[in-house]
Amino acid sequence: MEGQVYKIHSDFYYVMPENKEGGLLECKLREVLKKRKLKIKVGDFVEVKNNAIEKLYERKNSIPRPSVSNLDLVAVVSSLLEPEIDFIQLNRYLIFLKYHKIPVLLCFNKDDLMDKDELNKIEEKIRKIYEPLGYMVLFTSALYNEGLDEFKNLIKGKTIAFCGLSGVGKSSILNAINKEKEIKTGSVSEKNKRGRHTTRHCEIIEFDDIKIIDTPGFSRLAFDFILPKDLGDLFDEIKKYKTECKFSDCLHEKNSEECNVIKHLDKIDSKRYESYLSFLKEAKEFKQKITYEGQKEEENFKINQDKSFVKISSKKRSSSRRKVNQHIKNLKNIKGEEDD
Ligand SMILES: Nc1nc2c(ncn2[C@@H]2O[C@H](COP(=O)(O)OP(=O)(O)OP(=O)(O)O)[C@@H](O)[C@H]2O)c(=O)[nH]1
Ligand SMILES: [Mg+2]
Ligand SMILES: [Zn+2]
Repeated sequence: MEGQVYKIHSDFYYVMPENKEGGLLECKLREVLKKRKLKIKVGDFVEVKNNAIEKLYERKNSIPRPSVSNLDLVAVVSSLLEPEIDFIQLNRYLIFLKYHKIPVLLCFNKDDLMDKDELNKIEEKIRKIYEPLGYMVLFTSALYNEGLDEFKNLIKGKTIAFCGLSGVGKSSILNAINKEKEIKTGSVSEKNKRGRHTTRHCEIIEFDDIKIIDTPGFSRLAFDFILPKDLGDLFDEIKKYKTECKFSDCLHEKNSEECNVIKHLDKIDSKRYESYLSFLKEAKEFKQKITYEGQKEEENFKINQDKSFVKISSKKRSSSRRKVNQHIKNLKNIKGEEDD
């Protein structure tokens, strides 16, 4: 029988059969799959026999943290106030999701906390930045049920997840569009105007032809999975100009020579460019780390060779180089795909 994993608790997997008959089925993982170190995620489509998962079907997409798969859309939620929008963090989510090829709906919540004039101003600013980049933008108030019909229409028939800082109102939106099942919401602490991370596990909640994966949030999104030269491709507005940069290894920093991106900085939102530079720094640190680890491995190889007083043949040398490259590749794969 084919089904989808709706939730996971320690060694138990709760699978919804394709025809939904009988509801969630409590399953174990077959030993052979365990031995292959296969990690099953919420969202995975699996084959089940005698209450054991036998096979994992190919994933459409998959992210490491939260550990979920097969998403049609992620609703990236910010709140206009309490907490205020953190644009760099917002861009961090967007670039991360772009890397994983997952479509995004941008949702700005707690509209009720702003007066009309203020709201119009910020709405105009936000639309001007994100709509040309191809993002759907929506303004909502979970408290006053504003914008939520449209939200529901946009996610109909889809499997979605919420992402956004604690306290922005993800669970509140979910409760407002799904009156049947109440999810715990946290009160925003008075001290720092932030929430308290009420959601602990990933779980698919299904209602009205919508599947929502409630998650504890997207944490630790450092750019330690991408090389500096590839980062620009994830920013559409940088990608657009970078082909005309004089040097093909240009990183589009302020001091870059004859950089076409810098030439067009007035066309790029300053917070987006600032985000790029900040992620670039992380990507550079990542590159340095894997280069260092690769070199260390090569050195160790040489030392061991010297100890045995054998002259290293060029064949062996190149095999060592290959090992270094493989090491870098492995590190990249681990970091980018299955870092959980
Ligand atoms: N004024 C106002 N308050 C809201 C709105 N949406 C949510 N809140 C409040 O914001 C607080 C946090 O909301 P949650 O829904 O728990 O936030 P969350 O994003 O799920 O937070 P975590 O689960 O911690 O990640 C709660 O006190 C909500 O009542 C809104 O549209 N307007
Ligand atoms: Mg929540
Ligand atoms: Zn450049």
